[in-house]
Amino acid sequence: MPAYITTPIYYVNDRPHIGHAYTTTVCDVWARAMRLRGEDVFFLTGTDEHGVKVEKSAATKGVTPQALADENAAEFQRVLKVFGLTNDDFIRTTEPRHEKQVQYFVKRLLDAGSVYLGTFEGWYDEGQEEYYTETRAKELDYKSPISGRPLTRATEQNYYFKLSSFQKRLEDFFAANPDFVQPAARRNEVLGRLRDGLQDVPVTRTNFTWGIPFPGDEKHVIYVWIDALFNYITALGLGEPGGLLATQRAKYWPAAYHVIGKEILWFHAVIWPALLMALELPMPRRIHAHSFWIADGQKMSKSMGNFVDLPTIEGYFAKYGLDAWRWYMATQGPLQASDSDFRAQHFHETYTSELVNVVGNCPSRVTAMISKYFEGKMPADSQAGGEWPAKCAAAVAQWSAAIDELDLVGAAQAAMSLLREVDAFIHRTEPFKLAKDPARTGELCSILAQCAETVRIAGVMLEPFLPEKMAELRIALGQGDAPAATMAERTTWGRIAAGTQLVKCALFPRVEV
Ligand code: ME8
Repeated sequence: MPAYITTPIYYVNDRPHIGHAYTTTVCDVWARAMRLRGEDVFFLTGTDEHGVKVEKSAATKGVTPQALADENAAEFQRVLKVFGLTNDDFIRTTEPRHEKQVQYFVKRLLDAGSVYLGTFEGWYDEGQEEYYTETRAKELDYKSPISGRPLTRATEQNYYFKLSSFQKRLEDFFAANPDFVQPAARRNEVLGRLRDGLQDVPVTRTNFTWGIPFPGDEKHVIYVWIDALFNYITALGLGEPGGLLATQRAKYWPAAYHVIGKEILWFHAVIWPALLMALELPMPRRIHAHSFWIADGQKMSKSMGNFVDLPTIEGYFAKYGLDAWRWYMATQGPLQASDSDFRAQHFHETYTSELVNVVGNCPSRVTAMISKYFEGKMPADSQAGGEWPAKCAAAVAQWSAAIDELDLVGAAQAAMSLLREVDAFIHRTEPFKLAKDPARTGELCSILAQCAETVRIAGVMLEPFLPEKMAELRIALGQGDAPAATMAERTTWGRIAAGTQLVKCALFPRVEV
């Protein structure tokens, strides 16, 4: 089954920071998990390069917008490599393939009567490039919810999208698809705002030029948000009917899972579906709007200078390793409805209590005992796994169900519980005592073989989170480093043949504070 996962496309007026790294890492874990399961995955990220923000930022720096975009898009791409992220494509909105298709879609909207020329007056948030209704502006005390700066009253002659005419269809769609927006708290916010009633939204601007020209009326440029949202389908070539991309990639639509931050939910949950309805294209499968990383209890902001930036992140890589960073992002991040506080101390504690003490220690104990008592050769298990094959199968099922829901904590938990059970099993059965009694060698063999095999299966489930370390674990368990088999095959009980040479492993060294 085709599966499609997307990050927001990031603005190039800024350098990458923890927020960008976070969303992309979450998507990467999911993409790897789906691939592991044998699904046909397409994972997209990219950069949002037009609009007044980029134009202004470039002017301040004394470079052209394109030069600024080129520089920062290259930086985002470099970061993907450093982080080992496995995106299948990287879309830039200044690429001709994107611009051409956006014009095609906008022209289709115009021809269909969903876009018209009109005059508009409203409350405008300059930083966010977003208009608010009177009700909403009042709620916000006429201040930007993001920057806190006053909203300005703006009048413009523009092309408008008839968002208002989709009110009923959107309401029906939300009613029929209760899981469309996740988490539930975010969905409720959208429904609340939808009840206020929808107003038409501008799709063009004339107050700046750094954008895609409106087809047929080139003094207008296409509003950056409309331009940006289309990336999700231009990357698949849906706007070049019969084109090469379309033939290869069209299968990924509408299997889309859009992962975004909560501040851009309205665009994704309401405007994007309405645009797709107007184009008679099917709806994506889900919009998942996560919350924010904050730092030491405070909102991260450029002006406060407390953004966890790349040099800081690279410091964590150097001290704890890339996998430890991924683990913290995936299991301690703001994936659901609450914000997460990034604290060095908490990072360290999570590393020690989960990665050192469980994911590192359990395989280390098992391989050390097998080394000591059986010269590293996998012992034969006369009990055919005892209760463990069923436990592992249940954990894999739990992992898989969690992955379906983008519940990375749940998926990690499924594997961690198995490892903790192995630890408890060792504690209970005391193989180090059995080893002293030759009459009980058979029992000892079974216990250690069952532990090793369970560790192997938990390791498979942890691969999307900890790809480097789990590759080391595979080698330690004599499983080679390039598994071609599917998840189902790889989580079948008994793949470590008796007699296989295992190696003692130490995956996560203790780190001093
Ligand atoms: O909004 N915590 O781009 P952007 C967690 N170009 N995630 C964070 C974060 C934080 N503190 N700060 C940022 C744009 N993010 C538009 C999107 S999509 C068609 C166009 C992440 O560069 C989060 O995913 O401002 C958020 O939605 C995104 O970065 C915003 O990136």
